[in-house]
Amino acid sequence: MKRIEALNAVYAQLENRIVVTIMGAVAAELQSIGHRPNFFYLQHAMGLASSMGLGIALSKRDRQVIVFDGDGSVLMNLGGLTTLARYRPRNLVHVVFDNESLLSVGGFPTATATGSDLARIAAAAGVPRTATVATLDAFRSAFDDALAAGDLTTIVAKVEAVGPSGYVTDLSLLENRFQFQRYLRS
Ligand SMILES: Cc1ncc(C[n+]2csc(CCOP(=O)(O)OP(=O)(O)O)c2C)c(N)n1
Repeated sequence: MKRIEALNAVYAQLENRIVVTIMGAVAAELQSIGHRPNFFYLQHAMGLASSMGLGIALSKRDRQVIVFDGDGSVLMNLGGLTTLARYRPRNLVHVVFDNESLLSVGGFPTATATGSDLARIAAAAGVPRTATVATLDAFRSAFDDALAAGDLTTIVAKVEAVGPSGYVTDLSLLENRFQFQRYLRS
């Protein structure tokens, strides 16, 4: 499965939900499908997309928050999983696109390439619902199940280590920040 295919498969379900992505390939790919004011692309801060999603989910209990993360980013801040589990926001779905590499900076292999299992790490941290999926159909149904379950879920989606042709988009960081802030307040 390619990450862009997975993003396309759930794109329609992002419309009325709050979306936070980590930087790099996933942000550029989601923007290439179509930016929306409810999407925030957290630049540079590897491992902190789920923490930002957690803060939003706790302060907006009536909204569902989707976080799109990367394996390298999650590995850089594994404590983020324990904090997610501790506060257990039932309105947060955490998707980790696991391409077993730091694709956005050249494709160096991460620890998931040598056997580390992020879904099991999330479960051991206390995340109540976890799944690993490797096909588009399995991803679609894990995503649907997570939205319907109404509980904190981490979905590790194994994807090919391929990304967009470029990472620079025409949406500036500050524009994204203020637009997203206005969206959250409206
Ligand atoms: C704290 C920190 N260290 C290093 C970087 C440089 N960096 C940007 S993207 C990236 C790789 C991200 O890997 P992953 O989360 O697996 O996503 P992928 O690029 O594979 O889609 C790195 C190391 C950064 N942005 N922040």
